Amino acid sequence: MKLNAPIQIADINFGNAIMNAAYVHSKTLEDVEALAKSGSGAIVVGSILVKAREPNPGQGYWRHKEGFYSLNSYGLPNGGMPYFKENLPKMVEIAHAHDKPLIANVVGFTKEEFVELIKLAEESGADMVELNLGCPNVWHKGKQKRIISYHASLVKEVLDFIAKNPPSIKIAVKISPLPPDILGEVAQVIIDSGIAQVVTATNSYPNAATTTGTNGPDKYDDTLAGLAGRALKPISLGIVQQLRAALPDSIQIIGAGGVSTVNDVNDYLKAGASAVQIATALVDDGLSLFTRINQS
Ligand code: RRO
Repeated sequence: MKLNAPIQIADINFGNAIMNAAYVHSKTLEDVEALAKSGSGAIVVGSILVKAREPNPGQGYWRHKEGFYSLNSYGLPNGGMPYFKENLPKMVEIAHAHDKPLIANVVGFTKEEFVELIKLAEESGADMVELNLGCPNVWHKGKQKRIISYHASLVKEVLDFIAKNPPSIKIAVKISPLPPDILGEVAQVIIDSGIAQVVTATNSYPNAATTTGTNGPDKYDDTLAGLAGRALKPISLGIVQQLRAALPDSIQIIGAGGVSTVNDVNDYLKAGASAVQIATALVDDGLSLFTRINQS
């Protein structure tokens, strides 16, 4: 398959099948300007929250010295509604000027916040909103905030609440690397809600320990972080395959986890994804990676 070719997801035109994931360089106007000029087929912005947040204390990002994986505990740093009310419409304008759709990745701490953030995305002219149900890095006084996608009941609560007033904007649901039974339950909840056109799989694997052999302090410490990068790929790929079997054709899949080469992209497309997202490899290699993959 020719990679550097336009595709359609949820009836939206994408420049090609490769885009950034919501990650560390996808939160500001400057980030969007850089992504617009890159070879990315779409621009994902976020994660966007209602309230602005500072990053978690500490290092935040660890890379295995041989690139086997990354670990992150960013903690959803972002400008919140005040920043995005002003800047998301400008980001959409920049993306569209470069013929790229804009996907707003949002995290609500309540179902009401998800609705508020969907409205923000709609009013800003975004093409799609990606409901991030898998962020692993919110801790308060040593206790971890529950990760919605690991609980089918919580996924149902959020999606059914949104479905009461179905938004006109296209909806993607981004999930964690889920174990088999929970994956089946969550897939069914997504189908039953009737509001999602896309499932993005996957976010990082939660609560991995920082280890020796990374670029950080070269030791194990008690920080827990989301595992991503190459080590995540077989897991996410298996999830894409299982999702493809579980979901109707009307729901497309965006794969994410360990993509850094054309072979990685092709593996995801063969497993049933329509496109892929990249995070770790963009941190490592920069935005020129899009063109390198698309032209190889
Ligand atoms: O900001 C983060 O720490 C973060 C988020 Br929102 C997410 O969805 N996934 C991740 O690995 N890190």
